Amino acid sequence: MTRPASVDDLVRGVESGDRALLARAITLAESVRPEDASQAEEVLGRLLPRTGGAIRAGITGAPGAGKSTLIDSLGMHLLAQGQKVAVLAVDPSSAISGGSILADKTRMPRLALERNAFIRPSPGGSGGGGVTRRSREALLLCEAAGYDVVLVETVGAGQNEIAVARMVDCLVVLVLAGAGDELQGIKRGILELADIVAVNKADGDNVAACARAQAEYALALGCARARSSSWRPRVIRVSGLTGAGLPELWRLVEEHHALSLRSGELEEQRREQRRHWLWERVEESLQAACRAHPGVQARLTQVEKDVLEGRITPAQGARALLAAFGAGDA
Ligand SMILES: Nc1nc2c(ncn2[C@@H]2O[C@H](COP(=O)(O)OP(=O)(O)OP(=O)(O)O)[C@@H](O)[C@H]2O)c(=O)[nH]1
Ligand SMILES: [Mg+2]
Repeated sequence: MTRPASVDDLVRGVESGDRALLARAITLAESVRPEDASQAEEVLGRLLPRTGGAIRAGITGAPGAGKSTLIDSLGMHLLAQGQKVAVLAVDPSSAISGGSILADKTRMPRLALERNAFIRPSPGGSGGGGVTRRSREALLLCEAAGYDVVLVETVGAGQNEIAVARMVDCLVVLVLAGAGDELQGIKRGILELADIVAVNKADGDNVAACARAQAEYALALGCARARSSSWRPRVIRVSGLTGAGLPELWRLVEEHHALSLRSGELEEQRREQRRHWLWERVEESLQAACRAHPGVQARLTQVEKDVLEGRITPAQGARALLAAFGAGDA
C-alpha cells in the first residue's frame, strides 16, 4: 500500500490533474471509515471553487444496452475534439459478483489507454439506489481535476436512473429496438427522466428496426408532459460499435447544455440537486448517529425483533428507537 496522502497532497494533486491522486481522493471520499470522512470533506471543500465547469451527462440503459461500448467511442470522439473526459462507471452488480469492476474497465479498451481520459469504476451496492453513496463527490473531484466532460454510466434499474438524474445535467437513456415492450411499465418512467433517448446498436441488419423504434419513441416522448420550457426530449439513432450518430448525439448534449444554461434551468437544476444532496447527507448522518447511540443500541435488537415478528408496527418501532435516541416526540 502506498503512503497515505495528506489533504494538501490530494488537493494539489487533483488541482494539477494528477490521475493517481484524483483516484486516491475519490477512494477517500468513498471510504466508509468515519476517520476518513473529515479529511474527505476538507479535500472537497477546498476544491469546491474549482468545480461546476464540466458538462455532466448520465448514460443509462438496461444491462447490455451498450453503454460502455458507446462511452468508449463517444469518449474517443470527445478526446479528438481536445476535451478531457472522465467516466464514472457505477456498477450495481459488482457488489454481488465482485468481478465486474475489471470487466467494466476493459469494456472501454480504447479510452482506458488515453492520457486525457480518466475511468473510475465504482462498485454500486448500498445506498443511493445503486448509484454509489459518493458518486457526486467523485464527479466534483473530476471537475476540479479539469475534466471538461464527466460521463456517468449506470445500469438502468428504476431507482438508479433517479439517482443519476439527480447528479447530472443531461440524462441520455440508451434503448434497443425490437425489445417488444419498449414503451411499457418501468421504461415509461425512465423516459420521463430522459433528456435524450438514443436507440443504440443501429448497425448492420438492425438499422431499419432502429428507425421504427426511433419513430415510436419520438411519438411517446411527444405525448409526455414537458418538464422544461427550453428543451423537448429528443430521440436519436446511434451505434456505439461503429460510432454512427455519436457526433450528433454529442451535439444534442451540447445543445441541451447551452439552452439550459441560457434559460437559467441548469443553475436551478444544480441548486436543487445540492439541496437534495444536503438532506441526503443529513439523513445519512442522523441514521448513523441513531444506530450508534447507546440508548438505541440497548433497545435495537428487541425492537427489530418485535417489528420483524409482527408484534408492533414499524412506525411504533421507529417511535421507540427515536425516543431512545432522544429525538422522538413520544
Ligand atoms: N451490434 C452492436 N453491438 C453492440 C453495440 N454496442 C455494444 N454492443 C455489444 O453489446 C454487448 C454489451 O455491450 P456493453 O457496452 O458492455 O453494454 P453495457 O450496457 O455497458 O453493459 P452492462 O454494463 O453490463 O450493463 C457487447 O457484446 C457489445 O459488443 C453496438 O452499437 N452495436
Ligand atoms: Mg457497461
